Amino acid sequence: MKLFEDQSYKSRNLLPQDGEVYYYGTVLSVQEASEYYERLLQHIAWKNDQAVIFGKHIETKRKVAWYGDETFSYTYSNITKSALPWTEDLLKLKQIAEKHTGEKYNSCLLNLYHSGEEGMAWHSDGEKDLKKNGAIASMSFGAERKFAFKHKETKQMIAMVLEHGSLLVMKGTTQTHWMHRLPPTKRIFGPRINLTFRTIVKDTDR
Ligand SMILES: O=C(O)CCC(=O)C(=O)O
Repeated sequence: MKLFEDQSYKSRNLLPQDGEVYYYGTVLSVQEASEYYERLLQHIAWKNDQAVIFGKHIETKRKVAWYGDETFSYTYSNITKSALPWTEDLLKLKQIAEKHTGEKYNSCLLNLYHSGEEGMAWHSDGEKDLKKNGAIASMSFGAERKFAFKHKETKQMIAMVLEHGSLLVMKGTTQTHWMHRLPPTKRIFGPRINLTFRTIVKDTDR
């Protein structure tokens, strides 16, 4: 089911206040998106994600990878990762995201969800390594999944479906005022890959 029946959502801010989220719909043909999906599945250095929560070491079923312009360090869930050099496909996808969103990115966090039962809990991407109020461009491949935002104070919720080959951007004060999540579901069996292009701030630029 598509959440929006007309196309107007593509040019408007989906958040009612305190941030900006634009959904561009599919920016790749189904065939292009499927070819990228297969190559990302095979050639990315996927690893189970690690986290330290309340002092306990946890390994997720979801797999992740981290690429960038330099060997940037990025810390979240109390684990520090070092970026791998861009692959040809990731550089092409970064260019596509930059062209549509009018922003520049220097790194990409990739997530591989093996089925609908894997998701991501409520969080915001406000880590100190990220540019403050920097844009984050999200590209999705594979199974269509629901993606939701919740305002930190009012608790208002906004949800959308992220299609195969689609692009969404979060910018402005979105990460300060809103959390987002990828809810798990028993109704979706296929895998999904998500790429979030981000801007890491080097220690020397702080
Ligand atoms: O897989 C998704 O669409 C969500 C990814 C996400 O929330 C994140 O990378 O911060």
